[in-house]
Amino acid sequence: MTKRAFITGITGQDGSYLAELLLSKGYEVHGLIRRASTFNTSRIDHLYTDPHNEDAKLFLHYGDLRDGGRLVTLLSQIKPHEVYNLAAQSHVRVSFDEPEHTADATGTGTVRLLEAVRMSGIETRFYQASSSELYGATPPPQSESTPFHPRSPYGVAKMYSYWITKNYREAYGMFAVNGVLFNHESPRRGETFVTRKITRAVAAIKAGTQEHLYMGNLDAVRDWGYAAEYVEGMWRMLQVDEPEDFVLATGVDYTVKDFLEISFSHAGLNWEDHVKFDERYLRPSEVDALVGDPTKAREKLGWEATVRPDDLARLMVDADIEALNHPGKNWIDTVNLASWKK
Ligand code: NDP
Ligand code: GDR
Repeated sequence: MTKRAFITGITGQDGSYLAELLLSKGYEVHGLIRRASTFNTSRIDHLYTDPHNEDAKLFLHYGDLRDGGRLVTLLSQIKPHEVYNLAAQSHVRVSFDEPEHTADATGTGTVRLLEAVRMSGIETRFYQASSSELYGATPPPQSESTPFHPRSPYGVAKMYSYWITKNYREAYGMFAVNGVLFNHESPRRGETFVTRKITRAVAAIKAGTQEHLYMGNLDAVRDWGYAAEYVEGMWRMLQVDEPEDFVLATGVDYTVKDFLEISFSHAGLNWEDHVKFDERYLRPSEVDALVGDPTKAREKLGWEATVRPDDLARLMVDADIEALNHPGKNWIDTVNLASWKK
């Protein structure tokens, strides 16, 4: 029997890697995409085939997490075996500018999808993209038993989603789980998150088309893993017998300054010659340090991150230099892990 998966947020970084993974496992993949005046599917274009083809496995459907009726219709029609809720307004700094919108998409959107599962009467397994931002002000190391103290409208919206997912598990016996994922990055990372902002700037500075890079808090500590590995962990959370929540992380801590240093020096540059401070990139309340303890995932899922943050920085710098040098090339399929590991 062909398994069917439904992915919200399929056009995002994680959605594209997850779609790739599930297609490689023989799944039929259905993705929710938002109607926009321009195409927003560049991360999944390489996976798409004409749906009229008999062997088509990827199907895209217009919809929005803010439109509950549409979610009921889609789930009733598709009847997926697995639902992955990856859609969100996912930018922490932006959530301070758009708190209400973030609450709606990143918070209430989750209960709309959970209700759609219930209303459509389907038997399915549900994955919620929870975040290390839940821990916020609670110091590291953070694990499944660490108390939450979110520090942004994004973190608070994700907190609602975390608990409503747990509540549907307890109240209705749904197989609904939270993956509490620490930061994970890749050449497909959105351009305004700190890692990709840095690696794109390194490529542009190296090419001579940019001189300065404006940044906020360089002392923040993060646990950066490689997104392509994290989607495997998401999938594994839905394959176990009992629904449980899991942390996915590398357990390795680097500061933003460290990431700058590694990225610039990999291209033969000195970051201090180029980086300037701009207070607009500070957050009204910052999360100082997130470093995960992935023991439970290792023991119960057999999942482990193998790409360290320094490997990741080099991998992303090379991909951005490659993309700048070959603008027409599909860099999406060029990731070769072995060459970045030192
Ligand atoms: P991205 O920002 O790359 O992708 C977000 C996705 O959500 C996009 O496909 C976007 O569509 C979609 N989306 C946004 N709003 C809506 C809406 N109202 N209705 C439907 N779709 C919507 O995020 P990532 O791939 O990095 O992250 C995936 C999930 O994991 C997110 O929920 C994020 O908060 C969470 N997470 C991410 C971590 C990370 O380090 N990457 C760590 C922990 C959690 P469009 O392309 O149209 O904008
Ligand atoms: P984060 O990621 O807030 O951890 O959320 P981001 O890359 O935006 O910031 C990481 C840290 O870098 C500091 N920083 C800057 N950040 C950005 N974006 N731009 C800058 O110029 C800059 N200068 C310094 C930030 O202050 C912060 O401390 C990500 C998202 O993917 C969330 O969706 C996810 O839930 C969490 O990771 C885990």
